[in-house]
Amino acid sequence: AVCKSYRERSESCQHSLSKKLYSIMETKSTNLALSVDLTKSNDILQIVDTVGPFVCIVKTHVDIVEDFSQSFVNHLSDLAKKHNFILFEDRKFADIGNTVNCQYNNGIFKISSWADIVNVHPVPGEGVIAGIKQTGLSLGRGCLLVAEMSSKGNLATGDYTKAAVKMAENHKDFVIGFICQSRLTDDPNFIHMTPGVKLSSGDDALGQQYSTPEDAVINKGADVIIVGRGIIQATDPVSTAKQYQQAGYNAYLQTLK
Ligand code: UP6
Repeated sequence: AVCKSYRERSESCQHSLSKKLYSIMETKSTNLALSVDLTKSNDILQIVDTVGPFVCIVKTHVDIVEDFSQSFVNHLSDLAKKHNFILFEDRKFADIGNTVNCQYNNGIFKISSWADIVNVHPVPGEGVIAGIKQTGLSLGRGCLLVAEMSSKGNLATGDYTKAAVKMAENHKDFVIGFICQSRLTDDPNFIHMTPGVKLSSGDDALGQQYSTPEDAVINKGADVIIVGRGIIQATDPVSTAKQYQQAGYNAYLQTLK
């Protein structure tokens, strides 16, 4: 059931954002999400403009940007149109519904005004989804649940992960998938996105655990691989992004066999 082409998946999912994402993945032959974890807006825009042709998603941590401005967001949104990718703010909301709704809409970042996708930790219960959904649904946004994590010793395992899948099923109109390390369901409505990916596996000094693009897609069942430092710290980010794109896409093609 999992081994379907992006075209078939785009047809079998309900949410317009999921359909759009799968159609981008098909058109651009990529399942690569760039995690652009840089602190200066010009550095972010520069790398996104050069790597943009090879990715389906650009993922941000907007709260690490030192010179954040509305102009930065405008430029980022222009690049998303220019290169045809989706914007994912990796905010990992984790509070009561009312608070996450305030955090989503307000403050300096006004995340709901520009991010197509955000993610939430299921730890507070369904209210965390309801809080984001209150504003996000009518804007056509989507949300991912952090059902598993890549870091050593994390607590998002077992019954917690199972409960996350149930929560997603209760909010199919808004939850479009998971941040995860394994295939959690065959329901075509849920996209599986896997961080902790590098061309050579291993760990960093702070508990991150890496698997290769092949391992993530073929063994862990990832639809989308999320790569940060593997690309942004490479000597040549553009040619390295192409390598990740090819590795991820070839692994996808193998799952179709
Ligand atoms: N991320 C993980 N693991 C998770 C969830 N999210 O690494 O379970 C995020 C990190 C970072 C990116 O916040 O932005 O994915 C991974 O970056 P890296 O490739 O440089 O390790």
